[in-house]
Amino acid sequence: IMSPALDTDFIASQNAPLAAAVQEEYDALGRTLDRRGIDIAAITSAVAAFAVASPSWAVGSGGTRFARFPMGGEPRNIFDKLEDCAVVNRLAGATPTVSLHFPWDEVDDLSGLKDFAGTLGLGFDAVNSNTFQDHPGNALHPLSYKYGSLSHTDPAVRAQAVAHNIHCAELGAKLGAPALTIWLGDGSNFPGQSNFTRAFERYIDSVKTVYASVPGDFKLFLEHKMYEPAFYSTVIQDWGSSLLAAQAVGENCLCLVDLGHHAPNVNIEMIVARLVHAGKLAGFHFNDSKYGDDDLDAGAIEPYRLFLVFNELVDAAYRKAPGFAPSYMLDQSHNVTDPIESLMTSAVEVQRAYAQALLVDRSALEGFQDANDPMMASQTLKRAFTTDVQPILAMARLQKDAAIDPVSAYRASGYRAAVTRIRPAKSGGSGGIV
Ligand code: AOS
Ligand code: ZN
Ligand code: ZN
Repeated sequence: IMSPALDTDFIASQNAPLAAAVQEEYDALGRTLDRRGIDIAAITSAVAAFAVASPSWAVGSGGTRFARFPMGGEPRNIFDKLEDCAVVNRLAGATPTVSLHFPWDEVDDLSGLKDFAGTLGLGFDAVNSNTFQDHPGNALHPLSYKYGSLSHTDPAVRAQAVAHNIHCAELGAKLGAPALTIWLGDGSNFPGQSNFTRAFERYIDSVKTVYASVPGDFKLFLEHKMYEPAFYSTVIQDWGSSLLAAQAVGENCLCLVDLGHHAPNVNIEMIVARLVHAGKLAGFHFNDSKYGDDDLDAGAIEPYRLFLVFNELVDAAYRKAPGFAPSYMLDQSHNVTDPIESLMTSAVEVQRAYAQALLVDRSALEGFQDANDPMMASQTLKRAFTTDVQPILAMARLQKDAAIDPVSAYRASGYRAAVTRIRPAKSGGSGGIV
């Protein structure tokens, strides 16, 4: 589709009336930061270089197990999904890669898919396998995953899940993706249903088999999740299990942190620090939540927590933690918003947390920590968090010809109405849980 949302002149016309105010606010913030010894241009270029991947599965309307309310113009296939992701990237300027999901996004012509993404200015981040549901009619998945996949009691189901993961890694490698993320529904609903130890050992054996077949420096990311779909126990339920498994499997097997996959009140930023220490932080699935794996837009509920996660990441980079190179991805479900608007907004919020974390006076913080001054240490973080970095984010977008105000530009482009005319409506049904 040729949409104004992808057109440089259209975006420039949207930016024109806003540019003078952005410059004024940017200059004022520049003077404020200068007084704090911070060079705004350096922060702006770091923010401009920061990227987070879009999830291919998030551009359609999400849903719950109760219902899904479809919207107009939902993507029909991976090509439509990539077009939507291109709009997100073009307007917000922060999502140059997409995370694919197999078999949902599987096509025969991989090089055609890669070329198509390339023409849209998109590449690929970690790909995802799917053994958390059955794939009726798919010859590669004749057996059911009802009672698990990589940890299943039946070796034939384990072999099928292993083969699928190897296949996904091969597809990913051909597309230039750096890693395969493995998230499973494996677990149990009743005490006694599953032997914790034997299931974990079967899981590790299976992942080792996948690992032995993945190409070169391709990485495996293990994604833990406390519960859901299993409601009593989950095989990889926390970062401890994830780390034990990753350590047993090998150097290129790392632990992925999805912000929605933890027990309530858990200190996620501290988990991040521990995984950095172990050299095992794969990266993130960013989203936000109030209760569980809500998959709300990043920064929508707890922006301070997002900032504290980035504070650990910026600290790791500042300390030059060995091998520190996390992958940043969004993983959200958009049930009541236009997914393109939510993804753009989320990418901006992740960038905002990064920009705020860059403003932390690290040597002052270290001094307060060493001097056991909790008040000043906490104020050092708060000072960075409460700085309005909006002019930096807007300027970073303006400099790369993205939209100063992505959501307004998107609405003015008429993209949703245009794709609604082209793409037939999809039925409702239940949305599945991501
Ligand atoms: C599930 O809860 C996980 O967050 C997965 O990362 C992801 O949402 C899924 O693979 C997409 O269906
Ligand atoms: Zn996730
Ligand atoms: Zn999730």
